[in-house]
Amino acid sequence: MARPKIALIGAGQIGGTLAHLAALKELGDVVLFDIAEGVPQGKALDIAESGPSEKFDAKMKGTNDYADIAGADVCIVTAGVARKPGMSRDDLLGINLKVMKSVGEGIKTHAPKAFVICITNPLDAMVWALQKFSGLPPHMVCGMAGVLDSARFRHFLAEEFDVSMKDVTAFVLGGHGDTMVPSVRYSTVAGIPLPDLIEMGWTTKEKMDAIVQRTRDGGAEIVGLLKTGSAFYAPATSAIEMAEAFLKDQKRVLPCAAYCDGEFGLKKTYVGVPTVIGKGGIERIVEIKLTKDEQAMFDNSVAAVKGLVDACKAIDESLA
Ligand code: A3D
Repeated sequence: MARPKIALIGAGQIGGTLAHLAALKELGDVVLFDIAEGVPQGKALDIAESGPSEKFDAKMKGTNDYADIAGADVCIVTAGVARKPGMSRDDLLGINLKVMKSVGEGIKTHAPKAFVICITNPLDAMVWALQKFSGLPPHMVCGMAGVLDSARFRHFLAEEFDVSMKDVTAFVLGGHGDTMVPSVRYSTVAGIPLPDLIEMGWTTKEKMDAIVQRTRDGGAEIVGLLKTGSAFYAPATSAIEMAEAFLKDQKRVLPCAAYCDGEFGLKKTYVGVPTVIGKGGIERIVEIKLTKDEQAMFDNSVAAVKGLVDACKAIDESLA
């Protein structure tokens, strides 16, 4: 049986880490694509040369030609630019929108059956654009953000309670940005919800509020420390978790930017919601009941995403 084929569009910090993780986990053969000549080829060769020590046989190929992603089962998209000093959000939106157009067309032509995971920012708007330009079914195109945001939340909670990260579950809803909604009520330690842990005296509401805010600011905290780029280890790990759920039909329940049409009262909108990922892509959206407060925060987040998508539509029309 042929090994699955994993195409990584963008061979920067996250792309290279994705290739390394996919190889270590033997998820399939990897094609690293980038417009920068030599970078994907160099990274692919470097990772392939770690195979004898790590004992993996996955094939690594670096390329500047979309034809090489032909028939990919999974495409993970990190192509684009990150915000630099002096650049407005709209500047970034315009540049990355054009990148999503070329990536979407490349996927449409060469890998139309793939499960596509977008990581490029601004996430919720870029996944919308990628689905539009690729024309792939919405349940096969999603965005990675919730797995990362909830992993950050889980890490902070495990530190606060001094328990294993394995026993902490956490829930994050909404868009990937300042308006994301980390849910205290649905986050647990071994099934015990956080509000119960506050009552049990394990922590305080003030400490939980601070952790929620740190989760919202999780990306900025890393940017502030690195100074020359944004997070890449945990973002890559999160996307690999989603790719593995698809390739192994694991039916994982993972939060991600998914296409809602009816769910949560939304119409044709990409936003962060809990989903089930299996061989059918986004197989189900888990429509949890929100409290009044949570609904208000979620609505605020959806409005922020809608603003970005509307800006994309305006830029796209002006370019047409
Ligand atoms: P970086 O190391 O700059 O890699 C981006 C790569 O994209 C570079 O190698 C570029 O050459 C390449 N590229 C640019 N234009 C194209 C194109 N048209 N076609 C193919 N490749 C192209 O960035 P990174 O890997 O650190 O981050 C990638 C993206 O992920 C950025 O947009 C980040 O903002 C975003 N990001 C998202 C999260 C989320 O949680 C959603 C977290 C961290 C980073």
